[in-house]
Amino acid sequence: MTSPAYDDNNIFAKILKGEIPSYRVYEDEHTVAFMDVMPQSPGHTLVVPKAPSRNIFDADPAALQQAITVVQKIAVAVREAFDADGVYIAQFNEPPAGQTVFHLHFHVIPRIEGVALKP
Ligand code: DGP
Repeated sequence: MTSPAYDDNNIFAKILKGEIPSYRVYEDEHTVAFMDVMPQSPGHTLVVPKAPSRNIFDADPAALQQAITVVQKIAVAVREAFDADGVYIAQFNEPPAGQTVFHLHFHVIPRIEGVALKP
């Protein structure tokens, strides 16, 4: 089983190139983080490696390591900023698993006790 090739017309590639606006909350040499436009809870943030990869299957291990370090930073930051009781981390690969934007990304989603996620 192989995945389709990376296509740089995806929306996150355009955000990374600055062609589409985003609310960026973090950026370093390898990774950016910006707010999700369809948040499942207040503070829902996306962590996106700059390196072009479709998802986990074609990701560069070094880019993954850099990204997960940023995921941790963002999880700590959103827990504090949104007074969250927990933080849900999600990452989807290919459409049957729920992926809709085909540039590797991690969801960092603050959770409040007793408050359901938006669908
Ligand atoms: P998924 O591929 O299912 O892991 O999720 C893609 C996420 O990207 C989804 O939560 C909505 C978000 N999203 C889609 N288009 C845009 C956009 O133009 N800007 C931002 N900031 N987020 C987007």
